Amino acid sequence: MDLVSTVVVAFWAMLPAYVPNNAAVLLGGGRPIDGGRNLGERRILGDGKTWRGTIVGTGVGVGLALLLSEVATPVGEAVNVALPTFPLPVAFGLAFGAMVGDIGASFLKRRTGRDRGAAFPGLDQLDFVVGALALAAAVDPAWFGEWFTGPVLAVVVVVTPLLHVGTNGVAYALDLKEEPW
Ligand code: CTP
Ligand code: MG
Ligand code: K
Repeated sequence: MDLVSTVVVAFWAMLPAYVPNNAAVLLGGGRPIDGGRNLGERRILGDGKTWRGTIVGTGVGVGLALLLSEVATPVGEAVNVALPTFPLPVAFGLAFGAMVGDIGASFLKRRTGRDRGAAFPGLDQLDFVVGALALAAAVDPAWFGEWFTGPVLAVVVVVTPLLHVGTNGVAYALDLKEEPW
């Protein structure tokens, strides 16, 4: 596969993992998952990880994956690249895995003395990628191996932080997010 095709496949395959966090920013809030409880001196997760954000984010990601599956063939023909469809377990794995990765990062941030909203460069940009890929690989190793080849994974690791910084910067500028990371 040439580089452009590799980038297109990487972006397409990761879209169901990219949108959940943004959907949570737009539509989240309400009751925190940790119920306000502490572990030691600090919150288990903090007020930034809510039930609504997690459920709605996962739902939006799964919905997008199913929509992409419907149009993978015509879009793939138009751009002359074979694009993946998303079996339901994979759709769920990518979307929910992204949310779990982000929640895991908040757990680590609280354990390392960082308050809600504090930056943790590197972790902030890749937490959801690790969660999404791990859960997708766990639910359907064959699908994962077919689409997430070495070059596709390399593109994901390089491009995701750039996209993350870009979308969060826009969300901050539009006053949708409290910090630009
Ligand atoms: N959000 C949510 N539920 C989630 C993830 C995010 O409701 N599972 C919403 C919250 O309103 C959160 C916002 O999206 O404040 C931004 O997400 P994020 O930057 O991940 O959270 P922070 O508030 O920065 O908290 P943390 O330091 O724990 O990452
Ligand atoms: Mg944040
Ligand atoms: K985060």
